[in-house]
Amino acid sequence: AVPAIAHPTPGDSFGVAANIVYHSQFSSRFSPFKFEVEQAFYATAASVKDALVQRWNETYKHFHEEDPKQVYYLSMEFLQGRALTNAIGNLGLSDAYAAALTKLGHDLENVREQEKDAALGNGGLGRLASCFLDSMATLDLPAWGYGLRYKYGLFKQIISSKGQEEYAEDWLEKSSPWEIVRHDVTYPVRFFGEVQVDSDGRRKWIGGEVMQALAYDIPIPGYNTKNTISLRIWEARVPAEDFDLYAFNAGKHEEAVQLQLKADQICSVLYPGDSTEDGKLLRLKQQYMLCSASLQDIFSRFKERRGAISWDEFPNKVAVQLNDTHPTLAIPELMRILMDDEGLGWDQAWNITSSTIAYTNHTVLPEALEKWSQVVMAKLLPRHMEIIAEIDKRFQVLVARTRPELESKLEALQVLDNSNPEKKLVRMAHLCVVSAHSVNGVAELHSEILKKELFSDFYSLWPEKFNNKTNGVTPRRWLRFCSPELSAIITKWLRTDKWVTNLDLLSGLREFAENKQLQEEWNAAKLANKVRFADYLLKVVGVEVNPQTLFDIQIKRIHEYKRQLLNILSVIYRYKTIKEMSPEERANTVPRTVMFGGKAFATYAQAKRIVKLVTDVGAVVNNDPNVSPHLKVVFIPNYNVTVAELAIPASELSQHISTAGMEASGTSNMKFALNGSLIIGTLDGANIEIREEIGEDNFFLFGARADDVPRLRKEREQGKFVPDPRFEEVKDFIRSKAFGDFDYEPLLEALEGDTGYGRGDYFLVGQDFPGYLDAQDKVDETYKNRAKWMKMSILSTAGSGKFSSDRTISQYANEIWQVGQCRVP
Ligand code: 26M
Repeated sequence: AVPAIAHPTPGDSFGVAANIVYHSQFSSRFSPFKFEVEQAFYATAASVKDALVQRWNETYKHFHEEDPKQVYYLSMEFLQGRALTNAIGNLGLSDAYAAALTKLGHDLENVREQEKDAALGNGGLGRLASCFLDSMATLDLPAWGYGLRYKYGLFKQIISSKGQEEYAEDWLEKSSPWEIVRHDVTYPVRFFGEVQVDSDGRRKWIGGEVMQALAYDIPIPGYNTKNTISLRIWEARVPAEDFDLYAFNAGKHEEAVQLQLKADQICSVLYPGDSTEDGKLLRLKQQYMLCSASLQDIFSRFKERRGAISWDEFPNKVAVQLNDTHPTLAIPELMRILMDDEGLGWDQAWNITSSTIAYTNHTVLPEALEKWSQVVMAKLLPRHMEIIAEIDKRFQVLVARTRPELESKLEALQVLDNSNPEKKLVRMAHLCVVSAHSVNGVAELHSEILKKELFSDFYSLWPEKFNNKTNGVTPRRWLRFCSPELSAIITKWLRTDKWVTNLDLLSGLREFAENKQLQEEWNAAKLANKVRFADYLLKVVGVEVNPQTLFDIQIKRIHEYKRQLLNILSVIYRYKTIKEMSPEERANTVPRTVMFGGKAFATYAQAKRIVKLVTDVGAVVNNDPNVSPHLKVVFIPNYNVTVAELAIPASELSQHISTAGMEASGTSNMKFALNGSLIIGTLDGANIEIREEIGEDNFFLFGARADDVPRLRKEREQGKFVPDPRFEEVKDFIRSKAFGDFDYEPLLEALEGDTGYGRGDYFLVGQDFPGYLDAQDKVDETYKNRAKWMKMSILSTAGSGKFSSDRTISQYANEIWQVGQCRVP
């Protein structure tokens, strides 16, 4: 056997330094004789990757030998952010690497800043997938993540005088130091073509375009364990033998490279705009590439381990979780492989598919529920369209046979939506609910809404499928590593650092919540985090904020339902109020810095207007010498995982103020509470459970309840709503051009009756405005009492144990996947 290679150990900073120097010479992507901070980062990452690869190899060797049931998490999005701090932290090598870099004339703080933020996702759904990988590795689960290797991740946001502008972000510009290309792991992926029927009746999909999917692995280390799992992302390629050399040599250069261009497009960008037919087709190709390549990989692993294959064993070895409907094609693809390639009959294939696949829903917003044109689907994936139609047909038969009373609703329940003959559609969520053995929502309220509203009739058919898995976040990235100061205090008071993998232990802080000493230490750590964030804002954004003010933060995608508009309207009201005060009165207010961050979809005009309004209000307020010592408004540009890691630990108040019933869960609310930031929020998504855990006295609650929303909307429509005069005053103030002459009318109009732009204040901003102002007054009053605020802050952290993604993943593993631990000795 080849002897194992020794790698850096915690006590050995000399060994680590030597390893970094080695990589600066032999793994370098740069000219020799330079060892500036950028080279130092790549050499450090290469050194860390060595250790990860070794653990990765051991892990999968162990999985191979033990042959447990494995879980595959399919997701079109992973919002990984940076990896260095997390990797050395999980390996227990943070101090060793810091000391080694010092020996080499560098500083770990600066070196880690060199890393690009890998943003292969849009928001909460993608970040959840990344937190889940961290927990699956830490919990020693035999697991894989599968995704796509987009060349351009989420766009870079730049704020100009016009508002938000988008630029391509090339995270692979200087290549990623973490990925390992697997030239031995490639699969063919077919598009278009036709279905051929054999003499024995077996159907076969042939012809069309065949691309190749090539695997790249990103190692995902667990915390305090050798287990290191893989995020496997696919890249579309054209195999050399398909390159038309004859055409090229005949001078038809462009023709010869056509297929290559088509392959490049597939993995070019995350979620390309799907307003055009081409955009839609590309998105569907992406989805199928993920499903086809991942399933082939899963099959090859299954076959490799089983000498004699009993297909019925498949669900005992494989669990597939679909992160939303984006990988739904895994369902007809699994059916196709089992029937057409392996020769199983429908019923056997159906039982296997259904027992293998589970589906997570992440939204009830109708415009976000995926529907694909049957025509497009039949063209790109003819055999899959046949299978989907057969699933639909059998579903109709089942309902007619077992639930005749549902027949009047059948059309609305079917997988195929044929209501408009010009535009026949496939409802992807219905395909998932009909086919999967498990359907889960992501917070208690959301899961109830799935059962009672969105999927109520399916629930009556299959109550046993429906379950809740309240989201969670990884306490490693979102507390241990992003706030080492607060972490040290927690460890000191709990007399253990076991909370990092057993977050329920945080409840042990409750007994010290009123302890003066702890409160002082807590306050000092929060202040240090505020100073650090203020430095960032000055250096990167060029705005000066005072760390002695209340840091009030709302960071999330910009969306009408998340109601950044409600926030900024109340800021405008605050501005007016302070402006009208006497100097004595002003001196008595609580000075605040209100910060916003988030990206608007490039084509979402209302969201972009909200961004513009925030920046315009900031320009006026921050330059008003009478007001700016008491109120500042900052738009943090290009919000991403890295910015979140700085902002959340610095936050004292965070806003989670969606219209009740619309935010499936939210996950930043959990990160803020974990970091001792108080929440002002509605009874929506996971807010409800957070409030339950940390205690209602420690939560600034306001707003309509989900149950009341439909009635309130109706009353609004009937003209029964009487707006608060302060609401009218704020809108008039914007109309007076107080914040410039940008056309805000579409935003304001949407808050009125039923107009061209709005849906008659569909998001109930006017309805919730007075309650929100009252809650904000309560915030100010509470902040004046420092001891009380500190106590509430400590209790927020103490009550956050439930929101570890370790808890969430344990529940998935036990209740959906039936997958157990498989720890590398
Ligand atoms: C985008 C633009 C215009 C209209 C709708 C959308 C849109 C909204 C939601 C697209 C997709 C959506 O759902 C997917 C999603 O990201 N859901 C989020 O998933 C998180 C993880 O479970 C939850 O915490 C968030 O509440 C949920 O919104």
